[in-house]
Amino acid sequence: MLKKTFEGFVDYIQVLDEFGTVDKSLLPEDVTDSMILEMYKSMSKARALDAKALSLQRQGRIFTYPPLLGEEASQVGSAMAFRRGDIIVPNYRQHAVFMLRGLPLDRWFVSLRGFEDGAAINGAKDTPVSVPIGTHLPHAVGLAYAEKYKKSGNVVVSYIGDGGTSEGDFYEALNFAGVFKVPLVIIIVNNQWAISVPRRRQSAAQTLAQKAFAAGLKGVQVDGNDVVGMYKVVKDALSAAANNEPTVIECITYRLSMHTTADDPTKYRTDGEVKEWEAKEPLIRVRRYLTSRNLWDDSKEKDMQEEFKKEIDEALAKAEAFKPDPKSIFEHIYSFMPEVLKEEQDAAIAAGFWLDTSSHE
Ligand SMILES: Cc1ncc(C[n+]2csc(CCOP(=O)(O)OP(=O)(O)O)c2C)c(N)n1
Ligand SMILES: [Mg+2]
Repeated sequence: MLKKTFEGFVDYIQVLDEFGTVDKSLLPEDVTDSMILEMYKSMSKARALDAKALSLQRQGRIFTYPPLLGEEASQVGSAMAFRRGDIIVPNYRQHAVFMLRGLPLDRWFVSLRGFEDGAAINGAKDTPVSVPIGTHLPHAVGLAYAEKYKKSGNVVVSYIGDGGTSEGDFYEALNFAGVFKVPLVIIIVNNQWAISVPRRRQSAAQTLAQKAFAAGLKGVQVDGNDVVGMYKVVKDALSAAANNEPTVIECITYRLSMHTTADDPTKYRTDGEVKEWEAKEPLIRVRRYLTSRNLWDDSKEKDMQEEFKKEIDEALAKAEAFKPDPKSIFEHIYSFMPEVLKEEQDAAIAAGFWLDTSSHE
């Protein structure tokens, strides 16, 4: 006997193509022109912030920075679909997600300056930046299990890179999500590179979305440079997750900048490849669409950029004036402070250890 026991397929979804044309058959009902305008403004703001952060790092005013250039749509499109109670478990590149979740800009700069005080978003249970690749996914799936247990209706959404999908933690999280049917959405940001490792060397799987199938989850691909497509796919996945059907979304995008400010991509990729992806970047197509609808022009663009500059400069001044409370290095580890840590904190205060900063310079 010979029979097929499994056959899978991965849908690829694009709503707004690179020429600014909308596929009306896929356009979600709630996506109006004014919402697309909002998406454009948010993506533009994220890009302005990104450029500022890069220049601050070069001046030594913030630490190592992972730019989001080229990935604005995957972040803004997904974040606009989230509901307040959903829990976001990011890695290290989701700056625009933080912004849309309500992190004030000055707090964001505080976090880039190395202070945890800038990590918390009021009213959201989202977790902070996570740099170890993949280790946040078991946390995400555990949080999702807890939300299911509490019958909260909230969904957990986590982001991981193409490189991260090769980690054991990734497969373990998917496996748990499938067996326990938790309200989880995993967004694979396939930006074609894991530092210097290209997508083709990362995995022989034809798509990264199909990795979901082995764990019994749904897997779907979306044009990650299409903000409307991202919104649609994430919104659909959130509805499914709320019914305890987890989804893995692979968004196809491109990291146009360096991996982090510690990286030099000219060492491992060609200008030609970057140019090809620049033509497909997320903002141009939305501007084309909005211009064709008479909703955008050069003067509006100029005004918007000037507003961003003012807002960013004010936030930065506030962040640079921020003085951390050194006691805070003892906080944020436990929900209540264990006695032994309290003793250490008291001893440190008594010794005035932070009053003498000369030894730390
Ligand atoms: C467990 C672990 N291994 C290695 C690293 C070093 N490292 C930092 S980012 C990165 C590449 C990640 O690539 P990808 O998952 O594609 O995400 P991207 O940065 O492209 O968004 C690596 C290997 C790390 N942070 N954690
Ligand atoms: Mg990557």
